Amino acid sequence: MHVATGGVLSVSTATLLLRMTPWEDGTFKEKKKGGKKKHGESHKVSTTQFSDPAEVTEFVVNQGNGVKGLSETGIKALPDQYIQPFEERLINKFVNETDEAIPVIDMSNPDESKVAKAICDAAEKWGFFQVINHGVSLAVLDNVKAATHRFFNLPVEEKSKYTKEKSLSTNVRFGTSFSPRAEKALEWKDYLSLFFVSETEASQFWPDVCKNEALDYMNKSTTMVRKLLEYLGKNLNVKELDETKESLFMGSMRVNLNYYPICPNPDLTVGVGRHSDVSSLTILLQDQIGGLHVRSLASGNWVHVPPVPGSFVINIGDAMQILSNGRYKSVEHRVLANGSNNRISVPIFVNPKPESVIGPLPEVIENGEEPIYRDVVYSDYVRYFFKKAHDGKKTVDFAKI
Ligand SMILES: O=C(O)CCC(=O)C(=O)O
Repeated sequence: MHVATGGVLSVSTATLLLRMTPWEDGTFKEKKKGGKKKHGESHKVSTTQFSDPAEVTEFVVNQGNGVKGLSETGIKALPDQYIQPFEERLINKFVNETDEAIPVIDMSNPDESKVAKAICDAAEKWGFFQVINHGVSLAVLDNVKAATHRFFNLPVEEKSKYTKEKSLSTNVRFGTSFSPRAEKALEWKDYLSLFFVSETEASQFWPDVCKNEALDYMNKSTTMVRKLLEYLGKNLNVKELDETKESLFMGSMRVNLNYYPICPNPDLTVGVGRHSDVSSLTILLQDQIGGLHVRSLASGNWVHVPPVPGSFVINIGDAMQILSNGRYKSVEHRVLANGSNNRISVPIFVNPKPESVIGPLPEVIENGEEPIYRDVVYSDYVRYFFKKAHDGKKTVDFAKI
């Protein structure tokens, strides 16, 4: 009997309990047991089987069921293609052995200079921090979380209207893993990615069940984003966030709705693999489940980012690392898969405009500091990122001198 790496039966060899075949509409019916299911409840079976890994890929990636669909079949063993190499799995002992924690910063502190300093220090030392009392109401956060669940609870035939092949807009994409065609091992995550072009475009093409909430969430977060960028900019000698700087720091935005379903063997895979973001800043809303881990620059340990109700997790992205000539750090992070709970998160990637040229800011190098990055067109940088699988901090080498 074949045993997969890590001592778990691979899906292709686990005991055949039920054989599932797809309906034409992509849902599933039982072949052997339990008689006929009514349409719509057919995927609520407890055990399933795929005879080979290609069937899993067909079901998850090509038919648009995602890992949520796979998880809901009651699958008992992780399919081979989700088994990560040993060194990529997040072994819990690394996490438990450290008492390091990313800073939690109260933005309502009346001493604004203290807030600004805490944010800039965290951007330099951690590349990550959480903010509380940030001015975005709990209702807006709760609404976008509910909208995320609504979208992922849609039947597969509705969600798959937004796959790369079928979506009516290149700015709206429902997908799974990170880059399934480029990855040796897949990631246990589904997502809906919404690139903002205009209110009109969004209202025409974003899914009805979540568009108002996602737009509201993005719009209501913009004041906080501007404030964070003002603090970070001032510390780099950028006097004000004028039109040019706005376009460079926050000229485009993407909202992602992420869904991490329950995983049969969470220790063997990842929700999201090691990577840094290509954004200038990422604003992340997570639910109460947890699982995000950040690489400590000081120790190299993986540090858990505990959910703090009502907070945002903020991180510096590669574009800001490049603009600040390496002063602010875009740090590796990853997400654990979870064996007992579904998890959602809703990041806003705050980016330069695609056509912007990014390189160390004149304000940073005017005092004679040696630039360590060259100028690159932002869309070239992003294209390079998406062409490959997640690979830690390697993307930024693209812009290294
Ligand atoms: O879900 C999370 O906590 C982080 C997600 C993330 O790193 C990403 O979407 O790039």
